[in-house]
Amino acid sequence: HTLRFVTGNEGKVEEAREYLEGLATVEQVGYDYTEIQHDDLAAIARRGARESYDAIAAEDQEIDGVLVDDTGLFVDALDGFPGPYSAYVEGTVGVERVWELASAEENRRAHFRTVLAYADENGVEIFEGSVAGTLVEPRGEGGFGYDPIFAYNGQTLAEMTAAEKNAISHRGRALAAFADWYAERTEE
Ligand code: ITT
Ligand code: NA
Repeated sequence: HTLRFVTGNEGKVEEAREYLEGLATVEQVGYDYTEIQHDDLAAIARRGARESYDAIAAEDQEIDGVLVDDTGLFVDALDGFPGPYSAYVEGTVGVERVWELASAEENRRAHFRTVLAYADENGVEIFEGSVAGTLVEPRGEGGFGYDPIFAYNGQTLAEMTAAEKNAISHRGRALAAFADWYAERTEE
């Protein structure tokens, strides 16, 4: 089975490949779906997956389904900022500045949330995962995005391998839910 993962983010693809090895081959697709402005990650992912599937299936009738991932970092003391705006904030002020904002707060708790949307001819299915942790001064060379400032059990996500990160992360948990569903569905 080949899954089309519609994303411009290679870090996401690497983690999906690591997790889904043996279940499906993951192919990165660069289709640029409309990212609607919404405070709900699931709404963004659902719309993106449906739009991508319609566009890609129109070109290639052989395709099975497409996967879209929308993720956000939610900082407790900042009322959930940057949340659904995490990509915009990373691209403008950057990860270090988010850490500076958080470091001025006593409460450093935050969580990541991932919504995976899988779209095929039958519609869209949603799978979610989250992880709670603490924001710290940037550490580590692995991962991507906000990983260097997010610590879980004393280690930042950037200090973990992709497999270690998948075992505890927002995306790993969403991929686990997806993999269960997908394995059952492809058994038939
Ligand atoms: P696509 O939309 O093309 O998939 P993106 O990087 O724009 O890629 P999002 O819209 O989901 O992805 O943006 C989420 C932001 O959070 C973005 O700045 C990512 O770098 C970051 N991010 C996503 N997953 C992450 C993870 O597992 N660890 C750290 N940062 C992450
Ligand atoms: Na994005």
